[in-house]
Amino acid sequence: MNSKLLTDRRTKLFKQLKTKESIVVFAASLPHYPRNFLQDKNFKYLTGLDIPDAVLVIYKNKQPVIELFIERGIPEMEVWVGKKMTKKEAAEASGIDKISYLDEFERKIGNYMASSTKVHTNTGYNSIDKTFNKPQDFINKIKQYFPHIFAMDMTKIMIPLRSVKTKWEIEQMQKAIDVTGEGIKNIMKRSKVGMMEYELEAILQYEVTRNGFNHMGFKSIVAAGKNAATLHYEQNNCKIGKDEMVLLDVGAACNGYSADISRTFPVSGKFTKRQKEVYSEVLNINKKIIKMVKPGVGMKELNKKTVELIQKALIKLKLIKDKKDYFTYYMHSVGHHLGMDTHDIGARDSILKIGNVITVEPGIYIAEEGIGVRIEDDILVTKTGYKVLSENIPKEVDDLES
Ligand SMILES: [Mn+2]
Repeated sequence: MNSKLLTDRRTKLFKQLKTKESIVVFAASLPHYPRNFLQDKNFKYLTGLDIPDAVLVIYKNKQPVIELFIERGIPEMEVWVGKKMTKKEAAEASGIDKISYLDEFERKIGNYMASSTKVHTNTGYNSIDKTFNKPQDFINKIKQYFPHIFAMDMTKIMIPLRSVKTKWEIEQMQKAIDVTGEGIKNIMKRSKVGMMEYELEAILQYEVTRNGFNHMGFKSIVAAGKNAATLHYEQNNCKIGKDEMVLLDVGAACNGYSADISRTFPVSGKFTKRQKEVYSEVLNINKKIIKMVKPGVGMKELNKKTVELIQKALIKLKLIKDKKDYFTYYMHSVGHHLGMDTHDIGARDSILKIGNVITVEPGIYIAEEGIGVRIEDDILVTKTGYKVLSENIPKEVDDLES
């Protein structure tokens, strides 16, 4: 990634700050086990770096001050954990000139905080049953020394930046979607009655690893038959029965950007009459809602229209008589923002803007018939309307049966 892109992001963020406001962003820490490191998304967005425990400080006074604190390498440890990133490497990769070691953080942060009136940090969304995270410990300490400081979570200030994707970001998302699509097509080709759900998951994982992506955007859902009626089914450990459909809800991540695709297909290659009826209704709704996407349309409008269409479909399928009973068979919203987080920042009641990427994912779930259908595409909002980034992944009845 070009450090110029990172500098642009920080400049945009800086413009939103008032004088004497600061931002302190903590990188994630290394987990003890398993050792797959996932960087904090805001830290990654603003620095591009995948190093643990670093801290980014942005302080607005007359001149912008941006300082990055990184771990100091310990020569005796190198044989175990490898070399730490040097100041020079961190500066080159991030485009940040002022780099210090973490052991200087406590001394230096006092200066920034003493003259700040407000500080934004990446505390994230918290609940009372969670232990304090690093940013919260930081806030608690800062408040003891500088009680005048108003502290808040930085999500709000990041929404205007992260929810509007740049060309580079859209390219990363397209790559994630394309590789996910290859995996889905291979699954459709190779799946047979009697296989285990995790065997299908492995086909996708192979495609993802083979392309050099080191993780998925989220845990894959591979749900056969009645399992598809459990929205967050993640066990993926059942045998696929005759005449069952398989619901896949999957997404690889490319440079930290996630795809989020759902497809439902008959494992035998042929829908039963009932499956085809249900599937066709969901497909129809998926297409109608996608056509509504354009700048100025609210996520709320998409949801409202989806519910209307679902109600009609459920009556036609003889599942309900009264419109208001639709909730038994459709219980989620039709989409969300997509980006570094699978459910990306950007409110569920937001008005669409050029550069937003959202999902459109209607579904019908009939537990008593062992049928669950969801069809989810990833949509870029463009000047004239929309572009379906996942258009090459088959969803037509004929394509799925061939
Ligand atoms: Mn989704």
